[in-house]
Amino acid sequence: MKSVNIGIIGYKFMGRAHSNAWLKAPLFFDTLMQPVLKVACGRHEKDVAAFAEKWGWEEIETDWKKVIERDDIDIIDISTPQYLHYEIAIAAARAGKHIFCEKPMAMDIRQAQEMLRVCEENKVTHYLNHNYRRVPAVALAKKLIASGELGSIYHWRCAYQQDWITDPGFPLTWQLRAETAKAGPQWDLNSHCVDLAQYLIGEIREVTAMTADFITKRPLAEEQQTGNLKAGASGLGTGEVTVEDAALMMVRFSNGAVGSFEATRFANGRKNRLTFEVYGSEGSLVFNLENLNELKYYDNRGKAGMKGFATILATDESHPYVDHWWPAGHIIGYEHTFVHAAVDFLDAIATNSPVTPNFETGLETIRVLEAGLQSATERKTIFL
Ligand code: SOE
Repeated sequence: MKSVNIGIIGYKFMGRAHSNAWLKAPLFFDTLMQPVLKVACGRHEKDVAAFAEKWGWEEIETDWKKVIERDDIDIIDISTPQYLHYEIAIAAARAGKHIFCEKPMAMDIRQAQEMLRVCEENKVTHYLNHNYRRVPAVALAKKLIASGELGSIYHWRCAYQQDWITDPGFPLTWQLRAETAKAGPQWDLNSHCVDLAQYLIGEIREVTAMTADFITKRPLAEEQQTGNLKAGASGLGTGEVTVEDAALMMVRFSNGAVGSFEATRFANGRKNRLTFEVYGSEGSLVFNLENLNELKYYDNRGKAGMKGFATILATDESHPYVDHWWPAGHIIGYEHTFVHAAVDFLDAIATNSPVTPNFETGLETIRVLEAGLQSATERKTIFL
């Protein structure tokens, strides 16, 4: 089997999730290529060395440009915050490297367009890691909708709720500053939701949005935060929060369906709760990431008096990806979605075919997110 050498840039939350995926992909699936964890890159040498040692990366580097210059690297894994995606992706594509990129794709439409253009020009495979598409229950939802099981779709209803910044003492990390994050939950969380909505329901054509700011000043953060949504204050004073704390959107899809999105980091008690509901003429679906092995299904054609939401446990071999893991009923988790993405990406490179989501679908997601921000600022509906 042909080997492909990976250079990963970034080594915190996503660096760990991706490393695990590269390791597990060929063990549980018959990938068409063997990933080699070649070089890990990060600014802080001691930390990146500890990360590389733990996860089995062969070498380390502190300058990402040097990783891209290497002839022996085939794949650049971009696991950095979004403000670095553009520069790294453009350089990687120009050097002919395939790209596995974390979400949100970019800081604006122009960057996203350019990233897509340069990848296409250089004929490299590009993948954007909206990993929730590869939860088996979500992939099943896609199959059911696409095969017409739900009939015509009327409603999409989605909420992504977290609570990790409700404490006013939580510091001003990069996620809370516009120059590094672009926006708040509209970018970080609604990017997942819009990706899912356009994957499951179709193109969004009209957006009306509203944002809220609850805590506008926070203690400055330590320079080197720990990742995993935890951080310490530096003790050096406070600074302005320059992204929104919550974002709500109403949308219209090109197929006539209408939808809503609610994204917040201020829902106390909700740690990482992504729910969506789909209502169609023949049936309905409900998904909750906190119970990611389950999909609720209502069949409107069922027997009168016997109809109700049934819980499909998406854990048997008929369900997408599941036959590579455990026997039916043996549930899987968050990290498995990254493994599925790594498998599909490696196979796409081997067969020279595209994989989704990618920079093309990512650009469409960014357009909707930007429209949401514009709508909230200008207090008007934006037509795409
Ligand atoms: C932080 O809000 C975050 O880690 C997101 O950036 C991820 O994409 C999501 O999967 C979990 O929450």
